[in-house]
Amino acid sequence: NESQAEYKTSSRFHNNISHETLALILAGGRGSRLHQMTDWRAKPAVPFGGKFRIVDFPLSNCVNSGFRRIGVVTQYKAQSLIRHIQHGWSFLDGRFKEFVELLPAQQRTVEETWYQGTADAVFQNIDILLRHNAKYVLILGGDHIYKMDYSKLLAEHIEKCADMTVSCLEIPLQEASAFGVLGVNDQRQVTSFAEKPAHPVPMPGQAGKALVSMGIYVFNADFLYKQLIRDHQDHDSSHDFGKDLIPYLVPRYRVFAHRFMNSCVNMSSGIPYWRDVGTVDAYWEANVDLISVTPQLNLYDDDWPIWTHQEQLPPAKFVFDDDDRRGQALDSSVSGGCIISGATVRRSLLFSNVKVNSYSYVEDSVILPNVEIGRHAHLQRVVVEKQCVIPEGLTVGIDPEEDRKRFYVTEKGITLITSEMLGRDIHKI
Ligand code: ADQ
Ligand code: ADP
Repeated sequence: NESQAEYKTSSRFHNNISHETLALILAGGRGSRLHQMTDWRAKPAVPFGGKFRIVDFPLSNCVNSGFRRIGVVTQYKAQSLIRHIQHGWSFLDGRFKEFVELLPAQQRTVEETWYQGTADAVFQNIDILLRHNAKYVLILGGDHIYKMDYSKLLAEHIEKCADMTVSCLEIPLQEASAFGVLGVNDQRQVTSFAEKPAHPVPMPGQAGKALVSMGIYVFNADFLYKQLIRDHQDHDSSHDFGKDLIPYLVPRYRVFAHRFMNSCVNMSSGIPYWRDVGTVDAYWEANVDLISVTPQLNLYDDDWPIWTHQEQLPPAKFVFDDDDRRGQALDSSVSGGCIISGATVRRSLLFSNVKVNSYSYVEDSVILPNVEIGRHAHLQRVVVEKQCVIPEGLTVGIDPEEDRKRFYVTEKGITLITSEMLGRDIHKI
C-alpha cells in the first residue's frame, strides 16, 4: 500500500537498514598483476590518488552510505593495511555500535592453512558475525575504485524479497571473461552465473555487452550462515563466492541482480565509474586521470568524501634553487610535504613528501610518498614506489629496452621503479 511505499523511500527506512547491516570488506587479495607494488602489501593497501589507499574507497562508501558496522577481512601481507586502518579508521570506535573491526586470518580451524576462497574467509569469521546479530550482510571486495551508495542496493534487495543480491555492471563482451557473468530475467532475477567463462553470454538484445558481477553481494544473514556451513562441508567446493557459492544458489534460491547505475555516485559521461586498478597500466591511468581538468573520478565532491589517514605535513613548496632555476609543477597534483626545487614537474601526481631536486624533469608520472629525485634526473611515464631514492642523472622513459634491463616496463610503456630495482637489498640491511 501507499504508506508502505512511502516508508520504503524514506530516510527512516534507510536508517533502519543500515543499523541492521554488517559490512564485510574482503581485503586479503594479493593482486599479482600489480607486480612489485604488491610484494610488500595487499592490493587494498596500495596508495592511490595522492593521499588515499585503495581500501579507503569501499570504506568511505560504507560510511557515506550509513553502514558503520564494518569488518575488514585481511590475509596476505596485511601489516600496512592493518596500520592504515588503525590510524585512519578508528573514529568509528564502538560507542554508538559503530566500528571498523579487523579480522585477520587466524587459522581458527584445525584444517589447512589460512583462508581458502572468499567464502571460507567469511566462514572462518562466522562466530564474530553471529555476535553482531545482523539481519543483512554486505560483502565487498577491497580492490576497486568507485563511489557507490550501498543503501540503494540494500533497499532493492529487501524490496525484491531476495535471498542474495549481486551488484552488476554492463561491460563490453570481449572483456567479460575476467568476471562472473550473469544472465537475468525480466524481473532481474539471476537465471545463470558463470565465473570467468571462456565464452561469456551476451545480454539479450545487446550482442556486444555482458552483465558482470562487481564482487559486491548482499545476503540475508541467516541465509548466508546456512549456506556457508553447507559449503564448508562440501569437500568438492573451493569455498569461493564466484566459483562455488553463487553457481550453487542461482538455480535454487532468489538471487537478484542490482544495476550499479542506480546506486553509483560518480558517473563519467553517463558511464558509472568503477575501476580495477589491477595492473600497472590501469593504476597509472587512473592516477593520471585525476590530474585532468575534468577527471572521470571526482575527488572534490563534498557530498561523498573519501576518508583516509594521512600524517600531518607542511604544505607543498616550490622554490628557486641556488642557480635561480624555478621549481614548478604544471598540470599536476602535489601533496603535502613535497618540495620542488629548481625542477619541473608536468602532468604528474606527487604523493606526500616527494623531493624533486635541481635540473630534474618529471612528466606523465605517478610518484608515491617519501621519494627523493636526485639532480638531473629525467623521468617520463613512470610509477615510482614509496621510499625510492632516484640517483642523480637517472633517465627513464626514453628508451624502453634500456629501462627493461633494470625496471619493470608494461606493454603500454609505463615503467615501474622500486627500491629493490635501484639496488636496495633487504638481505643487506
Ligand atoms: P576476483 O576479483 O578475481 O573475482 P578474488 O580474487 O576472489 O576474486 O577477490 C575478491 C576480493 O576478495 C578481493 O577484494 C580480494 O582482495 C579479496 N580476497 C581474495 N581472497 C581473499 C581471502 N582469502 N581472504 C580475504 N580476502 C580475499 C571476484 C568475483 C567475480 C567478480 C569480480 C569483480 O569472483 O565474479 O566478477 O570479483 O571484480
Ligand atoms: P607503510 O604501511 O609503512 O606505509 P607500505 O604500504 O609502503 O608501508 O609497505 C608495506 C610494508 O612493507 C611496510 O611495513 C614497509 O616497511 C614494508 N616494505 C615496503 N617496501 C619494502 C622493501 N622494499 N623492502 C622491505 N620492506 C618493505
